[in-house]
Amino acid sequence: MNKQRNTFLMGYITLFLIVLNTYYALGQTAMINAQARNAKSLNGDWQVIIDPAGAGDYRQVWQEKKPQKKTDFIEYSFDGGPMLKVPGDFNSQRCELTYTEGTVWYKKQFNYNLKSDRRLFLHFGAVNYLADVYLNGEKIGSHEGGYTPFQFEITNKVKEGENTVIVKANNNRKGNGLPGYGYDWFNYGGITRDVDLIETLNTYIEDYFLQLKKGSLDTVLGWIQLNGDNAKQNIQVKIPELHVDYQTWSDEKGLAKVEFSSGLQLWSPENPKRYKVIIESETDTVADNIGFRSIEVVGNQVLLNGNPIFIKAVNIHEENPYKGARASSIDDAKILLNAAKELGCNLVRLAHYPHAENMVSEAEEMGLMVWDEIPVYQHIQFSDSLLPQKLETMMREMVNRDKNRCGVVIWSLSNETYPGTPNRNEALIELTQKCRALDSTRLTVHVINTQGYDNNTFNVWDPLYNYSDLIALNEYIGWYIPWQGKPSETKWNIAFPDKPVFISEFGGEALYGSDGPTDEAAYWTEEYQANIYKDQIEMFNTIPNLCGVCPWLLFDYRSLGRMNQLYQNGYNRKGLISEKGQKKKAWYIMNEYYKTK
Ligand code: GCB
Repeated sequence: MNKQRNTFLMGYITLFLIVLNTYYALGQTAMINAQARNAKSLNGDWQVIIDPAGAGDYRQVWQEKKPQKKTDFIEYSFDGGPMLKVPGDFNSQRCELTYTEGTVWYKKQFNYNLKSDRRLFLHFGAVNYLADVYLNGEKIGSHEGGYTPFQFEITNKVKEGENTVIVKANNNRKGNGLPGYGYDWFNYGGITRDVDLIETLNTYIEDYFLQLKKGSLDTVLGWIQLNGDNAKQNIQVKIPELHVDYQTWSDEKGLAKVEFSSGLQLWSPENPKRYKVIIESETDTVADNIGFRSIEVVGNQVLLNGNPIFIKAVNIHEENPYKGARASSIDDAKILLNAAKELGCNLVRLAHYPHAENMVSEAEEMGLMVWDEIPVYQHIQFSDSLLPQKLETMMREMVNRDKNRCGVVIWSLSNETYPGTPNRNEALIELTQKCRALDSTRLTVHVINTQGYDNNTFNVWDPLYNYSDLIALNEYIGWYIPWQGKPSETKWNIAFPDKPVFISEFGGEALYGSDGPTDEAAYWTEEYQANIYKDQIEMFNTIPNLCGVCPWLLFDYRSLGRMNQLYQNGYNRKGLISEKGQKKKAWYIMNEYYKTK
C-alpha cells in the first residue's frame, strides 16, 4: 500500500516538475517597444565563467558561495576571470570561444532603489539559444529561442542596493530546437542583444497594435493592452502632426479598442513616412514612430497601398561582415541596410530568424520593406511533442515585437522544409492559421524548395503553398543544379497558377578576385557567379506572375560547413559583396537589373 502511495506521489512530483519546467520554458513575452521605456541599461562589461565541461549547473555557480570557515574553498568564481561585452556574441570576443557551442555564465551587478508604487522588469533583447536567469541566487526563469525578446518581472525580487544577475547562456544545438541541428550560418552564442531594467508604474501599457485596417487606406484599427490593477482607464492616442487626439477606454481586462480615420500620408519605399504616435493612459505614456501602409495579394499581384509593386529584394544574415561578428548595434544595421539600398532594393529578407529590433526599425526608416522570418529551417523535428508550442511561441514573439512596424510586410514561417518530414504539413498549417489570427494585415509566407526541375521545366507542386500568400521558391540553377536548356526557354508548371511567384533565393559562389577558368564552378571565379546571374535574369522573364526576386545574398558570411580552404575558408561565398566590402561582378548585374524594374 505504502509502495503504491509512493509511486503516486512520485508521479505527481514528476508531473509538477514537468509543468514547472514548461512554465519556465515559455518565459514571459516582452512588453512592446522596450526602447521607448524608462530603462536602466545593463549593457557593457559582464564577468563570465566559460564552462566547457558543463560543470556550472551542479556547482550552482549562481549561488556565488563564499567560504565560511578556514577549511572551506569554492571551486568557481567570477572574480579573476574574463569580461565580455553585452550586447555581443561570445564567439567573436575571445579566441578560445571562437567555435564554442556550449555554456557561458554571465554576471552583472547593479544598484537599485525601487519605489513602492513601481514595477520592475528585467528585459533581454535576445540570448542565443537557451537562457537561464538568476537574480540574487534565485532562478527567475528561462527562455528558449535565440532571436526574440523576453522579460521577467522582478518587482518583488529586486533588493534595495546591490543586486546580481547571472545568466546561463547556452548555444548547444538541439534536435528539437528552432533551428535544429543543421544550418548554414554561424551559431553565435551569448547575450547578443540589449539588457535593460525597465521601470513602470503599477499599471502600464504592456502592448498595442496600431496599423491600417485591412482594406482601408485611411482608417487605423487596433487595440491597447494595459497590465496592472488599475485596468479601466481613459486612454488617448495622439498624432500631433495630424491633430489626432483619439479617446478610448480600457475594459476590466485592460483592453481598449482603437479605430479612427485620418488623412494619412502612406508609408512606401519612396516616401517612408512615419508619424510620432503618443499613447497616453492615466498611468503610463509610450511614444512610437508608426507608419501606415497596406499590403495585400490581389489576384496574381502584390499591391502596396493599392498599387502593384515588384519586390527588389536581397537576403541578409545578421552579421557585421567586417568584424565577423553578430550584428547588434545601429551602426552594424546601417552597414547592411545601406548596402541593400545601394544595390537598388526595396525589401530586405532578414534571413533566417528575427534580426535585432534596431535593424527592423532602421530599415523601415530608410524605406526598405522587411521580410521577417522565424528559424524554422530545413530539418525540423515537427513530430516532437514540444514542437507545436515552440513554433507558436517563436512566431508570437516575432509578431508581437514587430507588429507595429509598417516596414514589415511579410511573416515568413518556414524555409526549406520537406513534405516527407512527419507532421510537417499539419504543424505548419496550424502555425499559419495562428499567425493569420494574430495579424491578418500582412502576407504570410512559406519558402519552399521541393520543386522539380527536369527538361528545363520547373514543377511547383508542394501543398504547403496553399497556405502561403506567395509562391516563394528557392532555386540554385546554375550552381547546385546545372541548366538543362536555355534559360530564356525555361518552362513552368505551377500547380497554383493564380498566385504571385517570388524567387526567394538564387545565386552561386565566388571568391572576390579569384582567377581560374571562368567556365568551371570549382574555381569560384566572379565570372562564373556573374554568368549565373545573367542566366537567372533571362530565366526570370519566363516566370508567370513573377512579383519579385531575392538573391542569396548581400555579403559573404561565416558558415563553418564551407570547408574549401582555397576558396571558402569557413565562408559562404554567395555574397554579391565580399566580407571586406568588395563588390563582385554579379553585384553590377543585379544592380542594373533592379534599375530596369
Ligand atoms: C539555401 C538556404 C540558405 C543557404 C543557401 C546556400 O537554400 O536557404 O540558408 O545558405 O541555400 O548557400 O546553400
